[in-house]
Amino acid sequence: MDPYELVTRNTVEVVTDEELRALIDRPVRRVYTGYEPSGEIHLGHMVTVNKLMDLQQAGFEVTVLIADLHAFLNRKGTMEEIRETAEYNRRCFEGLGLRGANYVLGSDVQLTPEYELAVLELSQAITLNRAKRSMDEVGRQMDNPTVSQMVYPIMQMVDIATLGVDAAVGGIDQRKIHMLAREHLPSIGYPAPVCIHTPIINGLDGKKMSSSAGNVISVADSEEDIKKKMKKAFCPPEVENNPVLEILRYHVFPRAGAVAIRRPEKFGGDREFAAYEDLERAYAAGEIHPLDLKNAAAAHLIDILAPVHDYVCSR
Ligand code: TYR
Repeated sequence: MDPYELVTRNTVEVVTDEELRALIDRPVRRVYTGYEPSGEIHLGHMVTVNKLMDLQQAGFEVTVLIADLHAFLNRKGTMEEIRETAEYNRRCFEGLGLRGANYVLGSDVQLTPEYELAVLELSQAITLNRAKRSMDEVGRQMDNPTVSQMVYPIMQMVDIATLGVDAAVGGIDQRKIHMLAREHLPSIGYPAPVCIHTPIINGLDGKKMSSSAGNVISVADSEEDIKKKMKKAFCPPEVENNPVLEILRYHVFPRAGAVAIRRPEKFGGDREFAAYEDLERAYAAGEIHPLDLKNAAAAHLIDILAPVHDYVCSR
């Protein structure tokens, strides 16, 4: 696939398209995503993991920042708890196929005098109001934000300069932080990064995804768990807000390339789809039963996650 197609597929936005095209033409191109360490690496994280794999294939050098200090600033636990999760997450990402990436633990690069000075310099230029709004979709309990949560976006901006990347990948929830970075990094002598935003996909019940709500599939789930969860998944006859179609679109097609719907002859027989759009069209036209769609998604997810499960559990 053409590098531009590969980089932009399944994204909601690229800022800016022109800059991305120019970047793709450069001999060396570097991109990163940061993740707060999380007890479960699930389908939500995997949307950006898949995007990083696309970028790797398009010739980008990929850095994965395991943002332990950010999780701390966002009140996700003690530093000790967070560090433990960080190590586990790294194995999950590798298991998912992100090998050969440069893994960086945030606190390893964020506690230098240069880094701190850059944070302080930017903090002088950014209003509390902007900092707070940038955290709307990222911060925990933003009805009662702490000072640490105002430091958070500024550090995220300095990460881009410190890691020396040309582009940042994130869910669309990172948009406001990225826009701040584009606006302000040039004032500390760093060029505005290209920003590549992926969609935020819904949980299996069609509602906001959250580990605590139990509406996610994670890399720790067994084959049985996946089957059980997929059976219960919300799968309306239409295309909008359909988590099963989202799984096929963002997780199955990019990895499997094609999807087969297996059915007994009396239910129409097997059908093979080479592109997500074709499958979506057939489903919207009522040619595929939700149960068959779920079964196909489940079988593929099991294939995708089984090696990760083994990799993560075998160490
Ligand atoms: N803000 C990201 C999240 O919501 C985590 C992150 C932290 C990303 C630091 C990049 C970064 O430099 O999970």
